[in-house]
Amino acid sequence: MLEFLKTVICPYCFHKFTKNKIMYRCNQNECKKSDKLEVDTIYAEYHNILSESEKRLPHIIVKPKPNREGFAKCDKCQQYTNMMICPKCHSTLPSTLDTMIVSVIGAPGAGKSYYIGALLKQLHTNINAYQCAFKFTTQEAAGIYNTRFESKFEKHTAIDKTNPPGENVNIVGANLPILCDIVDRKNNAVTFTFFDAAGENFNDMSVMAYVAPYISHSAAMILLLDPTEIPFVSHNLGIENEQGRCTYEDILNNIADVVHNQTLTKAESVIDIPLAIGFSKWDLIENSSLCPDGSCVVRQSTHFVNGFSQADADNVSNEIEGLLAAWHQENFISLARRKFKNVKFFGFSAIGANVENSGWVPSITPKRVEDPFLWLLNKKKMNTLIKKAPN
Ligand SMILES: Nc1nc2c(ncn2[C@@H]2O[C@H](COP(=O)(O)OP(=O)(O)OP(=O)(O)O)[C@@H](O)[C@H]2O)c(=O)[nH]1
Ligand SMILES: [Mg+2]
Ligand SMILES: [Zn+2]
Ligand SMILES: [Zn+2]
Repeated sequence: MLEFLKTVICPYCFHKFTKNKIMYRCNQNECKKSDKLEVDTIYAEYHNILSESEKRLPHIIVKPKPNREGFAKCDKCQQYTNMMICPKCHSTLPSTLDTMIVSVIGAPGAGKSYYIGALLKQLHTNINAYQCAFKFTTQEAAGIYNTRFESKFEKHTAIDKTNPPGENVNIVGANLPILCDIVDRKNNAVTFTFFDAAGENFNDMSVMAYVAPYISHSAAMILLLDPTEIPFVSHNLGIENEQGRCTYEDILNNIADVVHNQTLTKAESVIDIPLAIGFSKWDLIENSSLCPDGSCVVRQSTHFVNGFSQADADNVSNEIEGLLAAWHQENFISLARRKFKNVKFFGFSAIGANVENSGWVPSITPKRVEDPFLWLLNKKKMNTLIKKAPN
């Protein structure tokens, strides 16, 4: 395909465009002088910037003619810049242009925020087992990770409920995605974008429309479900459930509808974006009579020790599928398999224990949070990043 017609997905606003639509921002000193900055209302809106001074940024080259090295001439200062920006939201694009959206979706309170925080922490600490390095793509991403997750984990304070978008608020801007790069030994980098959406987005089709580009352009999806929402489980654990919440089936149907609408595919066609269905808060199951003898889910996974183990992923998925059936969730299992070509079940604990009534969050000791992500990388055949366990 002609290079300029290749498509790129913006990791911030999730819009897809051809490479020749990419704009540039000048990154040369002359255009960075404070009296030369220009108000960028589009960037400010997407990044939720309210301060007038922070809305002022260097000049944008709207119709750049980049050279082979990827530099374009600034039509204001005549210097060359290599800072590519998204034509839709004006965010800086990663230099690799190789972005993988892993969407994390689930109902309110399913455990998405803790999951993303714990997963990033695990990847940061352990991805070197794959001879890969982990880094946040931008300073902004590192800052967001620290404020949203790391500083809370250190202080043992709770992560706030993620804000649902207010009226006319740009949902992505109100809750910026976190971008990180995984770089292999040969210096091949892939940028991953994690968007920690508010759960409310998934049970209302009109709000769902906001997250539609994010979901439909995903390379892979992680659907998080709270097992204590299952009546059989909540009854057994003595947990009271809120009535009238949307069911697991509703969430799956909403997601499938959005993908079909966005990709103009028939409602009955099977979606081939791999779907990892992850049951959160598994520590609650582990510490209850619901946990089967000899359970493999409660053992730490070995994917960071011996490389990705398909056998372990299969064992976990089979055990959970069996439990779901015993907990009267057969309809959900068959719906998932009807709508999606590649489905795998996972169980994990992000915190490792319950948050105390006082609000004290115990030290984060995640179990199996990495499994769905590593399975998805393996499914996407990212062989340069994923090392397999010997059979
Ligand atoms: N026992 C246990 N509880 C957890 C775990 N992870 C999350 N929780 C509990 O679940 C609650 C919700 O978790 P969040 O990560 O904030 O859920 P969310 O899906 O981001 O929720 P919204 O932002 O409202 O959509 C937390 O306040 C915790 O009390 C876990 O690993 N184990
Ligand atoms: Mg949240
Ligand atoms: Zn964008
Ligand atoms: Zn310039």
